Amino acid sequence: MEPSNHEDEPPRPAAPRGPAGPPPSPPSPAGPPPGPARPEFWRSPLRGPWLTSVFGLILLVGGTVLFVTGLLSYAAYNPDLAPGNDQTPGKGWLGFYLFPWPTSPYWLYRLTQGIHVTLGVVLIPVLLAKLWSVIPKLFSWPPLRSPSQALERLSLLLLVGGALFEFVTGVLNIQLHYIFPGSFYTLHFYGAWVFIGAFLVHIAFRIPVMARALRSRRLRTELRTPVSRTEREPLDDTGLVTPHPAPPTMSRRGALGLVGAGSLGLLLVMAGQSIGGSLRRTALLAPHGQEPGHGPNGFQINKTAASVGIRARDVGPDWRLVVRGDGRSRTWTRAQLLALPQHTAALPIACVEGWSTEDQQWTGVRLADLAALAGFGPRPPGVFVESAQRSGAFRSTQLRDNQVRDARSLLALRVNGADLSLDHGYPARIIVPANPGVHNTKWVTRLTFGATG
Ligand SMILES: Nc1nc2c(c(=O)[nH]1)N[C@H]1C(S)=C(S)[C@@H](COP(=O)(O)O)O[C@H]1N2
Ligand SMILES: [Mo]
Repeated sequence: MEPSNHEDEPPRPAAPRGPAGPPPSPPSPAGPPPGPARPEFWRSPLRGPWLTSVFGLILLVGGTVLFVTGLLSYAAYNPDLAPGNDQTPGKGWLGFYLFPWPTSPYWLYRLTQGIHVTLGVVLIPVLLAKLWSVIPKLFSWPPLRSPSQALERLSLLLLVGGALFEFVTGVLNIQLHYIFPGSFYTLHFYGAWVFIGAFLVHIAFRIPVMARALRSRRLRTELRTPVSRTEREPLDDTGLVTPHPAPPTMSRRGALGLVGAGSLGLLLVMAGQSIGGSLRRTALLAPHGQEPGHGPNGFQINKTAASVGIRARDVGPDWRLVVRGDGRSRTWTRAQLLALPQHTAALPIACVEGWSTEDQQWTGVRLADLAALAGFGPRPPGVFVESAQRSGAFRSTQLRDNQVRDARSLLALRVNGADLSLDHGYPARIIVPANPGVHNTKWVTRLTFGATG
């Protein structure tokens, strides 16, 4: 196409002349309004591409680990197995990667979920520092310069919003603060996909900038620089470096140290809840208030019997277990179950909230043996487990065939040599290796092999 010829343009109307008087002041250049939109409003000499990139690199690695361990936790719930296991029925292809969650190694969920929750909390100071380091960009002027810049800002909104949403819902959940307008599980799941989409876009655009910025300074040199000698960042086009730096109150070393100390402190008060045992006492941030006491049943309790409405008569002498399968149904008393071959397995409870117990010695009847008594051969199907609890998402669960077949999977009657306590699921509970805590149903009343609930 030919470029348009300016001579062909119609003549412009002459500018209107104002009434006689003082000449109009020259139009001010379209600058930002006073305040945070002005580059000189932000004065920390530490802001610049290097510091932002250091935090960015940590979040790049950490965010990826959080996303992967989060997807693993999702898979561990076996949501594709039965509607009852699935709190995200609308997930569609977002469940493309689901696979049958294994039972070995038996500590798998303890590890992946311990990492997910501990790392998530430990990264909070880094996330805040990263947001602090880029805050001038939030106010950049003009707010919308071009369609592509508008698109980029939208992706940043989703990135920052998604990250904050995931951290806030995650922290509220591990503090057992269920104040969400929906299921935590559903919100955290969809939030993660919004976050990861924006994360990938952000990485694609910023990795070259990050790589260049990281090469601009040597970490080792920065870590040796005392406060007084903090070198200024050269002005550049990233919009992060202030043109009017205030004198430094802290060096880059100080900033990194502060964030590092914050993360380390959080690690120290978090890790104990995932390691369990006596280290749990160091887990100052773990929810407290339902201390499990001492003795064989003296380990962490998630929901007490009273809190989910288990009545004395549900679990008293009239309690029966109904086992159904292949056309048969049989009712068992606890004494009859105790007369069957008893097996012991050393397994932890590992909750989605990141806490776990050390291995406990569970004793009871193998799920595979109960399947055989219900008429199934050496390769039994999965089982639908129901409890005496009348309502709530965790009153029942669907276990997969690989979980039933594992010789360590038990209908436990005893733990650490004593009868189960009421709060740990007396008269009988499920315990399966590598199973998320929530699927180790307590106060079991019915097992239906070969059916999905
Ligand atoms: N019936 C029933 N079983 C349940 C629950 C429940 O609320 N109801 N909570 C589950 C959760 S979330 C966890 S982490 C484990 C905890 O087992 P514990 O309290 O014996 O440590 O029990 C699971 N079994
Ligand atoms: Mo749990």
